[in-house]
Amino acid sequence: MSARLKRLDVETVRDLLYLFPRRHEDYSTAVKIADLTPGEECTVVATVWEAREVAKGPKGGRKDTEAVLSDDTGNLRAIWFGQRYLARTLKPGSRVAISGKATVFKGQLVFENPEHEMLDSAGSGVHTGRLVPVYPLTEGLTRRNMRRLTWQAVQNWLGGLAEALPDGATLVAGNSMSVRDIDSFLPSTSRALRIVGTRGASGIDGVASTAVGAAAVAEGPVALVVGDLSFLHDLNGLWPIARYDLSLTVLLVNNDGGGIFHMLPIREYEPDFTAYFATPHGLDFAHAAALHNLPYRVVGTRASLRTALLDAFASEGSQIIEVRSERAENQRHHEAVYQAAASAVGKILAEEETS
Ligand SMILES: Cc1ncc(C[n+]2csc(CCOP(=O)(O)OP(=O)(O)O)c2C)c(N)n1
Repeated sequence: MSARLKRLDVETVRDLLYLFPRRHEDYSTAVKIADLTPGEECTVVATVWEAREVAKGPKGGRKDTEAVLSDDTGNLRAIWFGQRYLARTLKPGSRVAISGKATVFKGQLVFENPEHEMLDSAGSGVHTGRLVPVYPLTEGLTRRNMRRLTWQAVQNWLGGLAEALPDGATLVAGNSMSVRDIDSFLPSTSRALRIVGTRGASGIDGVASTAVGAAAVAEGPVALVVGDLSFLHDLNGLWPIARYDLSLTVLLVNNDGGGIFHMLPIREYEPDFTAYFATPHGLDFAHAAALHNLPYRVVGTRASLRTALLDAFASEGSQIIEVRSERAENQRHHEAVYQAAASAVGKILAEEETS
C-alpha cells in the first residue's frame, strides 16, 4: 500500500491531508425508493432481498453481482459489473446504503456500479450518505481505499474524542483554538453530549476552574479540551479536584504557546511574533500534574489517544492526557482543510447556479 501511495507523492499523514479530492459527488440526500428521481445522485438505505453472482460478457467470462434491494416503499435492482465477491457480502436481510444515479430499465429502477456500504459494519458513512470525495488514483489503489485512508487522517484526534465520549458526558471547550476546533471539526454523534464553555470578556481566564466547576455538578463524565497557555494561566484552578474528590479528564493540546495567533497575518513578523504573540514557555506539564497529584500521560497516536480516553471515562478520578502539536504546522493543516471545504462548497454553488 505504501509503495502505491508513494506514486501519488503520499508518504505521511500530512501528504494525505494535502491530497485534495478532484471532485465530490453529492450522496448526502437519502431518499425512499418510491421517491427516487432517475438521473439524480442520491443515497438509498435498503434491505438486501437477494444477491447473486451472474455470468455475463463473451462466453460468460465476466462475473457480475446482481441484487434486489427493498425498503418500505418499493424495490430496485443493483448491478456491480465484474464484482462477483459482492454477492457473498450482500447477505439477504442485511442493511446496505447505496449511492449513485438510478436509471430505468424495462420499467424497473436500476443502479449500475453504485457505491455501497454495509450499514452494520464499523466505519459506515464513509462511502455513502454524504458529500463523497473522489481522489486521484494510481494503479492498485481503489476509490474506497483512498477514501478510507483520508477519512482516517481527518478524523484523527477530535474524531477520537467524539468516539470515546459516552452518552451523558460534558465536554468543556477551552477558549482560543479549542472551542473553534470543536465547533468546526468535532464529528456529529447521536450520543447526548453537553458542550459548555465561557465566551466573552474573560478570554482565556478561568478555563480550568470552569471545567472543575462542571465536574462538581455534572452527572456524567466531564472532559476539558484546553490549550497549554490557557491551562497554565489557571493551573491553581485544579486545586478543588483533590479537595472535593472530583472526576475530570483534561485533554491538553500542547503546542508550546498560543496557536491561535498563527491564524493571523502577524505570523509573518518575526522575531517579534514569537516573542510577543506566540509566547512559547517550554514548560513540562508532568510537573503540573505532579503538583496536583494527577495521573499524566502524553499520547502520540490516535490509537493511544483513544485508549487513554476510554480508560479515563471508564474509571473514576481525574487525569491529564497531553497531545503535542506544532503551531505552524497546525496552521497549514487548518488552511488545507478549510480550502478543501471551500472548494467542495464552491463547486456545489457553481453547479446550482448553472442548473
Ligand atoms: C486573560 C487573557 N489573557 C490573554 C488573552 C489573549 N489570548 C487569546 S488566545 C491566547 C492564546 C491561548 O493559547 P492556548 O491556550 O495555548 O491555545 P491555542 O491558541 O494554542 O489553541 C491569548 C494569550 C486572553 N484572551 N485572555
